[in-house]
Amino acid sequence: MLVAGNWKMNLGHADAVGLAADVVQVTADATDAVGVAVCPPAVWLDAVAERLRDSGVRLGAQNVHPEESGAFTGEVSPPMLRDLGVHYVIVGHSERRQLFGETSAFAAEKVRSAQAAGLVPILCVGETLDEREAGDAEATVLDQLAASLDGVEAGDLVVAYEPVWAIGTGRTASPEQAQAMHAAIRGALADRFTGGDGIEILYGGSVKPGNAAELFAQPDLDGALVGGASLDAESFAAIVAAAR
Ligand code: G2H
Repeated sequence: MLVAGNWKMNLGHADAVGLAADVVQVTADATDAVGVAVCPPAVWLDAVAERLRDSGVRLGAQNVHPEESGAFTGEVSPPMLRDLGVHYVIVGHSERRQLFGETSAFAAEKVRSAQAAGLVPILCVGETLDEREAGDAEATVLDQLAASLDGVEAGDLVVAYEPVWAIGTGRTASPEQAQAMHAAIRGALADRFTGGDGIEILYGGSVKPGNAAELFAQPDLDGALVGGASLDAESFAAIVAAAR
């Protein structure tokens, strides 16, 4: 099981460092049994890395550019993240797709170059409410998954299923809805990669202490990508505890 906190574009320096220290403390008893990671804004990666040193909490980035270096103003490369001690990187989050026009083809480039640099991509896929109501949720998600893995060889990978309609809205997929999609994703990964059925599949979208346990009870849920609730150390710790 893996529980990763996506802090998104929140927290100043002092609050980010303070939250990292709190997360280390409140999850200390759990990190032998559950993978725990936090993904702060890029500008705080270095400071948070310092707070996570010698703890069981891993560092994640929220985004990456596929090129190693060059004229890409404002971007951060995979080797740069590695230099900072980053382990995971979120790729293809729906906010990147919807707000910044990122395509699945671009996500696939990021997955490939992140893996080549020794990072573990957390590849996000998910359908909109319109797609779900039209009965196209599974086809949409599996198409997105295939396109976002174009040219990707077997390698370290985590997939996060995040239905767009559940992100930051307080609406969560029911455990049954989540399980059905996770099972479909697991089947696609098993078809795509040797040993692909062992790839961790996280659920994301308004995960909270109150709904984590019933989600984690589903056989194909291997953890969570947590946004809002990861900004509070106690809430995050409760979600981590539910994953034990
Ligand atoms: C989905 C999730 C974290 P939240 O984006 O990636 O955020 O838990 O706030 O819905």
